[in-house]
Amino acid sequence: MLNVWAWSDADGKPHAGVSQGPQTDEILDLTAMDPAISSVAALWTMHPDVSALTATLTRWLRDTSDRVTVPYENLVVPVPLTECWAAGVTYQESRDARREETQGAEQFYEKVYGAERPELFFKAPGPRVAGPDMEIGLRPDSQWHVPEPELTVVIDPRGQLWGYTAGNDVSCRDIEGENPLYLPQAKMFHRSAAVGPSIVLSGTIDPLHLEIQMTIERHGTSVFEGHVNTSLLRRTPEELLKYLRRAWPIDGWTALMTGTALVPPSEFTLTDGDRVAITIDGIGTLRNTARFIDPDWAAVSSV
Ligand code: DO4
Ligand code: MG
Repeated sequence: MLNVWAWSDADGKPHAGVSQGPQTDEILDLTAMDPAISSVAALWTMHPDVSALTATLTRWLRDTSDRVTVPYENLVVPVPLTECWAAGVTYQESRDARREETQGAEQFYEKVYGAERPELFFKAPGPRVAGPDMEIGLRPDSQWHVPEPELTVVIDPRGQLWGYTAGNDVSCRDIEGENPLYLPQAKMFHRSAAVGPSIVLSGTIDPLHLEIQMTIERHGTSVFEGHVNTSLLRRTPEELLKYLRRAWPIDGWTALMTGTALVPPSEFTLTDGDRVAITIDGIGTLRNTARFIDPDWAAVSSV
């Protein structure tokens, strides 16, 4: 398993690193080793083929014992995303939850779960996606927010499946439940997506046998804990990417969330200050705090 990371040091200087596993205290600082590797994107430009890059990084890790500890709060979104997309109703659990919340549109969820064509939707332009330790948004006009922990495919600027990270597809169940045509409002709002903390390079992990865990804490107390395995995913990452690329040329780093199977009980809603932690085997833990969106925040901040 090879994990790539991006962070800012105490002076705000960007760094890229690599490790064998999700521990933040065993990272080889590639920028310190070679200043030309100023970011993960720069690393990709120098080594665009993922198999050749895997061989090179494995050799570098073998040949030097230099390792650094990166504070979690210094981590950033590993690659500069142009866009974030998501897939829906790819697990039975998700289909059942939508059937329950919707008023009169049950057959749409039933049909899309079994259909050849997956449900894909635009989630966010890259600069609105939160990284590790950043705030995720809550809509002021929704009373029913949930985090959705999702294995997330990272696609390189050539459209190739480059790796996997963890994602949070924050969603408003009351808005999507009222009418499926409201889905864009239930899914797209400031910081409704988060990704990180590392990217595991494709070919160094089996994406279809990964445990996904989620915990939610409120005032220091756990209010939700659950786990699921990606072996229950009804689609493959390649299949989802194939549909996305059919009529959408990829021209920058792109994230594609693969859908959720962890649905908190119906009476649960996220609220301001809740801390969400999503852990995926091999990738690490994506931690974010929920915050109601106000116009000032959305207007001034970008990732
Ligand atoms: O159609 C609703 C979206 C479902 C979704 O986001 C998921 O299954 O993860
Ligand atoms: Mg989702």
